[in-house]
Amino acid sequence: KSSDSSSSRGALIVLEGLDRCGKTTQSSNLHKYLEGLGHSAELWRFPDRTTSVGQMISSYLSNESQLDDRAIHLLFSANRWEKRSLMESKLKSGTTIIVDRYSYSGVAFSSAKGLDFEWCKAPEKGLLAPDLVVYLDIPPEKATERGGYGGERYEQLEFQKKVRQSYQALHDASWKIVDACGSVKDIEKQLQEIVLESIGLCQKEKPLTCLWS
Ligand code: DGP
Ligand code: NA
Ligand code: NA
Repeated sequence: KSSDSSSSRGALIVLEGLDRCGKTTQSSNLHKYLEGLGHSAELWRFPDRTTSVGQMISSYLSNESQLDDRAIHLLFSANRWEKRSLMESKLKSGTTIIVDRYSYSGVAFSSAKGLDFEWCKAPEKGLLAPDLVVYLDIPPEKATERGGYGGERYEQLEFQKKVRQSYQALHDASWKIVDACGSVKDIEKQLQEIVLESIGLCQKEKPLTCLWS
């Protein structure tokens, strides 16, 4: 289906949610599904720990370094900015990008620390706006029961409760909320349906826009 789409752009699909909501598994399955259908698709994630900014973020998250709350906020944002032009060219050349976390994580996690909501949004303005945001909704208590929890700085129940409240303040009617407590297969099916619809709209020349104007 994508081989004839050289004139239409790809979709920017963002998955958001608390730590251990299943985003990483689902975004990877979704990527395989789209490629299986013959779409040109890539799987990205933020933070992108492979860049030098990303390495600073990674060392902060694993508690190997300490940083001021505003300084780390701006590094997360810079990590998205350093990938912006590549993201735009990929989308324009017809590749759909599935992103595991984006600016919404930036605002939700930093404002959960008590930073001002609008201050948190400001450095994200001008990044590309997603065509679709899917929120995998899981109660924070449920997430803590999942494997590997607690390994990184933010993976603490009380903090994740605040992050969930921040996401609730941030989301709008365009977000698709998917119950992350269902079976992997069930969630996968719902995602496939939502995402194919979004890709279809982009192929009808829906314009690419920016956050948060
Ligand atoms: P992940 O690699 O998806 O597990 O994300 C690492 C952690 O960093 C996770 O707890 C969510 C958090 N995070 C992701 N993006 C941002 C951001 O832009 N700002 C802040 N403060 N935290 C973020
Ligand atoms: Na995590
Ligand atoms: Na993750």
